[in-house]
Amino acid sequence: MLFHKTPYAANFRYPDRYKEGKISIGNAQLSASVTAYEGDIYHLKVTADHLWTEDHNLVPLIAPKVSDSSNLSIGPKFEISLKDGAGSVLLETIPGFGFGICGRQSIFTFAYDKKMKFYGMGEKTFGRMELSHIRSRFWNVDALGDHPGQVWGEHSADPYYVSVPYLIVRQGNTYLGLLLHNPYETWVDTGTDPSFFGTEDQNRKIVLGSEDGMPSLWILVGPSLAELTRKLQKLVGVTPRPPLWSLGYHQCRWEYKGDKHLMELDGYMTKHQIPNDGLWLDIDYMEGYRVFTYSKEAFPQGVAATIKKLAPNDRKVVPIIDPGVKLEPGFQMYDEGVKKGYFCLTPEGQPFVGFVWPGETVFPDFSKSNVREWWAGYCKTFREEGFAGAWVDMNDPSTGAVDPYSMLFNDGKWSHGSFRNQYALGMQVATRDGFLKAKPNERPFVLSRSGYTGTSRYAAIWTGDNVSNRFYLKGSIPTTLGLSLSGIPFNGPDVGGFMNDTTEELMVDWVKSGFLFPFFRNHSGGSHRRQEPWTFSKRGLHIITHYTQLRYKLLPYLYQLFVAQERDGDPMLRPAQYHFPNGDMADDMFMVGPSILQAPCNDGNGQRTLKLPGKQWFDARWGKWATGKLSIQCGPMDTPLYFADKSIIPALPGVRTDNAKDLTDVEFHIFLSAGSTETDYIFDDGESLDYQKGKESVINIRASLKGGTLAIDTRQTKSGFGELTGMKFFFYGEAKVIKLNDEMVKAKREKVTWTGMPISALTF
Ligand code: MIG
Repeated sequence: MLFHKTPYAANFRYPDRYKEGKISIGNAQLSASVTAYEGDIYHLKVTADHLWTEDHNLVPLIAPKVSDSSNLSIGPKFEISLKDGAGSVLLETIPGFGFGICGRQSIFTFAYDKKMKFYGMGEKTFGRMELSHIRSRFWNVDALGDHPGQVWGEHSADPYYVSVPYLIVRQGNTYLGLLLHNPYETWVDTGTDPSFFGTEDQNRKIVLGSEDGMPSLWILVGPSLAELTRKLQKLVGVTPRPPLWSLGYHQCRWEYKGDKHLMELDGYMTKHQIPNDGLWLDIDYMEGYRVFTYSKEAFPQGVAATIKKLAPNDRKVVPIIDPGVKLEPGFQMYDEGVKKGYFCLTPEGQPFVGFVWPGETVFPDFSKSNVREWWAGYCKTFREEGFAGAWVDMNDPSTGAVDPYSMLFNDGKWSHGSFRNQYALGMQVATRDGFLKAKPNERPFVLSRSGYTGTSRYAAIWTGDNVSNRFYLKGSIPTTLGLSLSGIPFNGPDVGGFMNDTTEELMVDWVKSGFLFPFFRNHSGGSHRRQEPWTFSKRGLHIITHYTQLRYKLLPYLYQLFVAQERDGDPMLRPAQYHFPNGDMADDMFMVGPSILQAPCNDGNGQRTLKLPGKQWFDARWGKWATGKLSIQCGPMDTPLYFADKSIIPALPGVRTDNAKDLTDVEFHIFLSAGSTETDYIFDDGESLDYQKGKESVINIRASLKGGTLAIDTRQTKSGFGELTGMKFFFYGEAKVIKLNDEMVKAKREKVTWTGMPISALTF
C-alpha cells in the first residue's frame, strides 16, 4: 500500500435520489439514517445489503439524548448542509459530490474554504497543530517497523500507531468536529491540491473516506473548541480517574528485566532523591518472550519477592505484555488457544502465523468476547503476582516482516481490515478487565501503543517509538495536543527519545518540556546510550531531579485535571485557544489545565519568542507578572512557566524528594493581581473506586483582593473522604493585610506565607 495516495472523489458515484431514508445510486439502493442529538450533534449512517451489513465497532459510542431540533438538513440528492443558529452555513457538500461510493469504499466530501483551519486527527507527527492540505491515513501500524527509517528519522510518518479519524474544522472562532466511526481503514483530506502544483484550487475538498465498512459520520458543533472537545470526549468516553501513582515519574528502558535492575533503580532513585513511582520491565523479563511468563533467572526468588522488596519505597512494577503467543506445542497458552480456537485464522482456517519476538507467533483474536475473557484471566494472575499495571505493546498488531492481510478475525469471518484498527482496543478492554477481576475496587492502569476511538476509557497511550532528536522533541507538543483534542487525553512520549543516543542537552530539554505532560516516562532502546537521570553530568542530574520533584509538587493540581476529565471531558493538556479563542494555534506552547502555560525552549539555542494570550501571567522564573509578546532567554536550569492570574494551584508541601503523595496535606498557591477567584479542591485516596460511592472531599477556596487586603475563605462542601490534615497558603500578588476566615483560624491548621512582590523565584 502506498500510504500517501488516497482514493479520488471523481472516481466515486453520488446519489441520484434521496427520500425518506432511501438513497439511490444508479441501480443500487442504500438506507440512510440521520439523527440529531442534543448539543448540536448529528449522526449519519448508511447501510446497504449488498455492501455493508454488520457494524464491526467493538465499543459503542455514548450518544446524548435524541433532539427534536436540528440545524442539519439533507437535500433531495443527499446533500448535507449544516447551519448555525443564525442561519449561516457552517459546512456543506458541493453540488455533485457529498456522500459517494466506489465499490465498498465510501466518502463524505464537503466544500473547502481556504479560510478554514484544521486540527485533531488523533495521533499524528506532522509537527504542527494546524493541518491544512494534508492527506492522512488511519491504519494502525508499527511505525518503526512499517515505515522506512529515512521517514521516521526526521519526517512525519503516516499512518501511525493510533487511529482516530476525527477532524476539527475551524472557521473564525467556530469549531466543528467530524468523526468517522468506522473501524476499517479510513482517510482524511484537508483540501489538498490533487495536481500537486497549486493549479487545481477548484478541486480542493474536505474528504473523510473509508476503504470499507458502514459509512458512519458524526458531526459535532462546538461552537467553541472547549465545548467541542467536551462533547467529543463524552461521546467517545471519558478517561476514568487513574491511580495517582500512574501520574508519577516512570523509569523504563529496553534492558530492564528482573530483580537486579529493579533493585538498582530503586536504590538510585532514593539516593538521588528523585521521586519515582513506576519501574518498568521490557521484553527480556519473560522466559524466551513467552507472554505471561517471567524468567526464573531474572527473578531468582520469584516476582512476588522482588515486588515485596520494592514495597517500602512504594515502587510499582509494570511489565510489558505483547499480544503475540509463541507458536510452540507444549506452551500452555499456545495449546489452550489452539484447542479452543482463540487465535486469529487465515482464510484456510489455520491460526495465522506472524514473526515477532518469540519467533513464529500466533495472535489472540480480541474481536471475540471469550478470547478477551481468557486473556483477562492471565492478566488477573499477573496482578495477583504483584504487577501494578500493564504495558501493552505491539498491538498494532505488529507481525514483523509477515504481511498481515491474511490475519482474519471473528473465527475467520471478518477481514483483516475490519478489525485491525481495533485490535489494540480489544486488548486494552481485556487487560483492564483482568486487572479489575484481580482487584475489583482498584483503579487499573494500562498503557498501550496502538489505539482507536474509545481507547480513552481503558488505557493511556504513549506515542510509540520516537527518535532522540529535536524533530521529535518539538513534535511531541502537537502530537500530544492532537491526541488531547481527539478524545485520547492521557498520553505522553518516550521522554529523552527511544531510538538513537540521546544527549544531555536533549534529555534536559525534554524533561523541561514534558514534565507536566499527562504521562511522564523516560524510556530508551536498549542498544543506545543509557538515559537514566544519573547517567548525565551532575548538572544534568540536578535539573532532571528538580523538574521531576516539581511534577510531584504539582501532583494535586494535575490530579484535579484528571478529575475534571472524567467529570467534564476537558483534556489535561490543551492549546491556549481552549481558553483564549482569538489568535493562531501555536505549535510550541501549551496549557496544562486552565492555570499553567508552558512555552519551552525546544530549539536548543536557549531563546524563543512567545505571545502570552489574554492578560496577565505570573512568570515563575522571575516572580513577576508578564503580558503580551515576549522575547525570552532560557538558562540551562530554567524553563518558561507561567501561572494564570486569578488561579489557585493546589500542591504538595515543600520540596518533594520521594514519591509520598498525601492529597490531604496541601499548599494552595494563589496568583491574584486584583479582584477575586475561587476553586474547588477535590481529594480522595488516589487508588480505589470508592470515590464513585461518594468517598471524596471537596474544599472550596476563595480569595479576593480589595484595597490592599487579601481575604481567603475556605469552605468544605463535601466530606466523604474526611478533612485536610494540613493546609498552607502562598500568595503571589500585592497585599498589605491578609485575612483568613474564622473557621480556619479556629482549626489552627493554616499558615499563610506571603511572598509579596517581587520575588526572585518561586518556592518550587
Ligand atoms: O520491536 O519491547 O515501542 O517501547 O521497548 C520492538 C521492545 C518492541 C517496541 C516498543 C518499545 C519497546 C520495544 N518494542
